[in-house]
Amino acid sequence: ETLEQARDAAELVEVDYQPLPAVARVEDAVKPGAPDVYDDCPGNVNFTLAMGDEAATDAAFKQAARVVSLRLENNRLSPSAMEPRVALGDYNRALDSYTLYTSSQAPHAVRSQVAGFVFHLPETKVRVISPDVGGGFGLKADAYPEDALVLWASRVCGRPVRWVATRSESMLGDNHARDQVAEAEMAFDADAKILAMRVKAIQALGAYVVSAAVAPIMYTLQYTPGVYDINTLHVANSAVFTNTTPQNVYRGAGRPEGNYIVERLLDRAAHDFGLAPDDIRRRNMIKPADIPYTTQTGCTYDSGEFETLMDECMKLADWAGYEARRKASAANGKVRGRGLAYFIEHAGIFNDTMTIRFDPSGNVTILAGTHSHGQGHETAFAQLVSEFLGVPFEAIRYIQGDTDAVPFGRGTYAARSALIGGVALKFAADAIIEKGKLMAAHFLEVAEDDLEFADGEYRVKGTDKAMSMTETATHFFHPVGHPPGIPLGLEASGTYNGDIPSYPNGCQVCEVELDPGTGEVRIDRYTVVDDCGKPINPLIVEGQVHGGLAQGIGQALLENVVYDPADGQLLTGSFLDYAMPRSTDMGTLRTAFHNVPSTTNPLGIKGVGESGTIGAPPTVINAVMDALRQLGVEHIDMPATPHRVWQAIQKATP
Ligand code: MCN
Ligand code: SMO
Repeated sequence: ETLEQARDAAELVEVDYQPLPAVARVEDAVKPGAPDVYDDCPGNVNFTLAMGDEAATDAAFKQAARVVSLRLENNRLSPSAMEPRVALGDYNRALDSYTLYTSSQAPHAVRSQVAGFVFHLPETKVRVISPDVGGGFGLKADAYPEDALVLWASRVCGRPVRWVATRSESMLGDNHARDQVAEAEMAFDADAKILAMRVKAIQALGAYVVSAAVAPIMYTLQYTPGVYDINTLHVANSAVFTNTTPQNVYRGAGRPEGNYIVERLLDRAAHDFGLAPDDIRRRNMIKPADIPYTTQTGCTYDSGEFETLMDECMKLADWAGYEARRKASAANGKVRGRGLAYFIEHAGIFNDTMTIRFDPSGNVTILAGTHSHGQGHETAFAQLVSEFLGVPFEAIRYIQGDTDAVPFGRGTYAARSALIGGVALKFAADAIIEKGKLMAAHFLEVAEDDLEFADGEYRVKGTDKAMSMTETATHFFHPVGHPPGIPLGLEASGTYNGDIPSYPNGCQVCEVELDPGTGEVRIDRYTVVDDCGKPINPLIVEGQVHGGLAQGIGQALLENVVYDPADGQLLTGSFLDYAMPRSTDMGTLRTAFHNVPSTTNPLGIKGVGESGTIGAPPTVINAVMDALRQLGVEHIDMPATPHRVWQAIQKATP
């Protein structure tokens, strides 16, 4: 009856474990003699992805005037949604059907996984309901074992069964992210123009391969060139088994890793060449005239004004006034450092479908294939429909996350919803307008060709005769009096095949103040200029950037999953040991937009949901390194905690 009883009962179960040798750290897992996580995968490398031309890259490195090399750790993270996962199973014996209430970013995918792959049932037997679920961030992109278990338990017990994760359970068992070590090199000519890039990375899979585990491995590689004209490269990333929690997508999924590599290399190169960070980037950035530009890793950037955004960001950051602030910090016994980075992101994957449905009162329901778990789709999508159809914003209701209510959908990840869902809605609205024409023409007693649709009404061309969309829609529900061929009710679906992503990008500048006595790094000012194509809702996109920054700053300064390297015991199993950023850790934010519409979709939209998280880690670490170099420190890995920073200073100071 109670959780306590269940805990007591669980404690009576004695499992006779025989501990086997374990390997927790990705680097240890690829060392000769490391324990094999699976007997049939000796050496623990499950697969390696590589892109580029190895021979040409080697040749280019031989011609280099200067080579910069870094070993970069991308720390393991525990995606921390505000609400941990839940699952409630309700088996209906009379109907022999299952209802699962769960916290998922992709309810239809959960239905396929649970019904199809676990129970081998027709999907019609399972209904998945996943409302707005208190944050997702990639963590909730997939079905988890508990989703199937509560359904099974409900069938066995004959009553609904609920499971709610504690924070520690979530940190122990839910998918983690990042956990990569990269050996990265860049070759330059004497003018600091990039000749070639070489990356050999290893990334932890954990003990199991979960569904999207390949995404970070692949996107790391695709985004190693960043926004720079790099004609020769060879980049490889190996997926490695470790005795840890599985690794999957988390805000950015591979794009943070790829961008980190290129932006840290450029920062180091600027220092070695004695160039300003913006100068070395200017020499190598892809210019508007080169766009569309296809990278050696297979991305075709369709739009972007990278140098302009960098200029605007530097201006907003008061780049010119830095020296005075540095002196003021020094007078206070603090070391000020400044970092700049540019990021590019891959937003929007896969197709999706959206339905617009009128009811007899002329009000509208959106049935969304995408899923909002904090991003505010109920606002943004209603705005779009209101704009497309001219119906009042208040007349629009938004429904998502119920496989019995929404025909089909892929849910939300990869900053896909504004682009894929938005364009699908546009197509659905176009179809509604087309269908409605028939009715409007009938009532206005003209031919369909004599009508035009604008500002929410059908107008007879060249006259002031008009009928509103809302009124037209209500006519579709009359029981009698329609000419043959007119359907009952007005609704339409639109599908967008998002095979071509959007490429949000932006520049970030961070100023930190470092206390050499304690190693504490305090972010003082943080400035961002983003390109999201065309914003649907300016307030939401700004909020998305802020939230994204918090998670990127968290990775750079605080968050780190640590396992005991010897036995694989998790050492950071609560928020006492795993530090999340607070608002006071973020400094004063200045965010702005310089939007360059995407040319590959009819709305000009680029995603925004992951942008802040992708740009922040290199920006912050470049700033920390700028401060640390003044103290003789050559390198620091994330997270740059006070302890680590202090140790690095001690080591560098004889
Ligand atoms: N938007 C807009 N104009 C644009 C682009 C986006 O107004 N040009 C709006 C959209 O309408 C949406 C929001 O900004 O309300 C984010 O849109 P988009 O970039 O398309 O991203 P998604 O809605 O697909 O959200 C997914 C993305 C990802 S992948 C992660 S991880 C993440 C993120 O969003 N998880 C989040 N932001 C989050 N924010 C919250 N609060 N909670 C999460 O779990
Ligand atoms: S990690 Mo975001 O849900 O793609």
